[in-house]
Amino acid sequence: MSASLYAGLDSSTQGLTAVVVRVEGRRREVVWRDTVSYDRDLPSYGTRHGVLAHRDPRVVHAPPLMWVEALDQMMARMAAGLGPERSRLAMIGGSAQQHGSVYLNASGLARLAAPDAASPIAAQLEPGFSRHTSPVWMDASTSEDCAEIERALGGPRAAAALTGSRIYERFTGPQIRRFWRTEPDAYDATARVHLVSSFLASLLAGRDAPIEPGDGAGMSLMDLSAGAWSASAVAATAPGLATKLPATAPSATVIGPLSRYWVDRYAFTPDTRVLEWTGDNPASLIGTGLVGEGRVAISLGTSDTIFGAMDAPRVSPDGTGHVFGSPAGAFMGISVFRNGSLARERVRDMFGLDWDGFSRVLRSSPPGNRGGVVLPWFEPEITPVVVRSGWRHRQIDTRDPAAVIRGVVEGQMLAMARHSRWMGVAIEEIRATGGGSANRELLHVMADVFNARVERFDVTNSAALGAALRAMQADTGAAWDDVLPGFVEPIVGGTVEPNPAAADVYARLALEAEAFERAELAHAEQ
Ligand code: XUL
Repeated sequence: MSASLYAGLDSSTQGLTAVVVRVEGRRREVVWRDTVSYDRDLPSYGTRHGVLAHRDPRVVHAPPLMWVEALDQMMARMAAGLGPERSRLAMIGGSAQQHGSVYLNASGLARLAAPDAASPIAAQLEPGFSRHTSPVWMDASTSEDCAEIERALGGPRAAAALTGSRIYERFTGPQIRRFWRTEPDAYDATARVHLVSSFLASLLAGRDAPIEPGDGAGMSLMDLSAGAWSASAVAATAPGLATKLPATAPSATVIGPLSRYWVDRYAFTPDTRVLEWTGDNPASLIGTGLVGEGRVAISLGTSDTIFGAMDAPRVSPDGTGHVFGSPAGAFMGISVFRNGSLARERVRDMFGLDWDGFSRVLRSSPPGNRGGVVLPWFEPEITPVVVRSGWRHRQIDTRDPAAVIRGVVEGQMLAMARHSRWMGVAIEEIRATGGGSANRELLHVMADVFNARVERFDVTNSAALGAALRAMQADTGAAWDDVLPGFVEPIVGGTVEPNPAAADVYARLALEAEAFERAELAHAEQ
């Protein structure tokens, strides 16, 4: 049996990661991986942590051209890294940060199709944008637009029943509405609004790619159960939008062969096909092996997320969390926390520590933080919605690194436990992924707060791995249970069991943290 290679790319907030897997019968291995960091490798765009500074902290954009250039760099590196083996590359899949949108004018749409392999794709595409910066998932500037769309759809519950979520600031629909309201001429000049995922897939395939319903569910424009645009949500968002959206297409849709640009420029083979891209969270669902209901994963990344597969779209009654589509069919439930790794980094830096020092402080301080609680809302928070940022604390000596660092980590884990109850999953095992999952001390707090066993997975970028496995599945037509073994395996010796005494402490602290959060939210509304 001859070997096949599958590539998965993940365009995340801070960089573009690729994972290439090789499959030869039962022999399976990750053969190549690499990351292009936006701040480090593409400094001319002036991003910090992959986004652009703005005088209004609620506005968070990134340059779409930077994503194009990162893709070009990555494909050059991949061609060199795989060498002659790239002739075996059967399919490329991908995922991207969710909700972010890319706005092309008519020339941009045409330019997608036929870039000239003799010069870099970014320069050829540059005149094709009707909006030069793209709002991303960290943007919280659209409260007014959310309220208007929600009202038109009959309120938050009706909006959630239709689309899977109430209307959130970072979702693509309200972002499009704000663009139409504030820059109507540029909106009129827009021929196509892509998600980051469908935009990058379009570049690989050299044609206008469809939107995958798992990722499309993060737009507030899709009828979740149908996996297709909702006429009422589209009409409630902006005039003329229906013609500016790409088509939606089921998750395993192969868009076509790799475009001539990549074949001619980097000697990839024209037989390599491109799979529709999805969002990073739906891809992570696959990359952590959650193809059936019952377990959850926690990803500790720029955003912290807790998610799991769902057989039916049970939306949360209080509007917390979202239901997206799953690339394995059915659905996924997810709660997203904006103050993830950057909040941890912030308190680490507050005391001039490195990650070892951060872990030491966690190890040497008592679970429960002597009753101290932190709500780590350094930046506007998504879950629960907090637009005016500022961290809140109770019984914390803010000069004490142990109290502050433990307070933030416990505050994050307690919030994830509290705001995932709506999914209705009895959590006995958590699959930890994302960069932060390499830190064992964080996993101890996670295991104790959830009173559940935590398993670590080898490839910290579960989204890129999930994207590669989606490509393998689409190419071979294999059942998911046959795709995962050999790739999605817990690290031997990486299991963290809960400590019953600490779990008791957290069961009590959870009630206090919940009451503190309720009081702070009520205070913020006054
Ligand atoms: C999901 C979300 C984030 C981004 C991060 O709703 O906003 O997890 O997908 O890339």
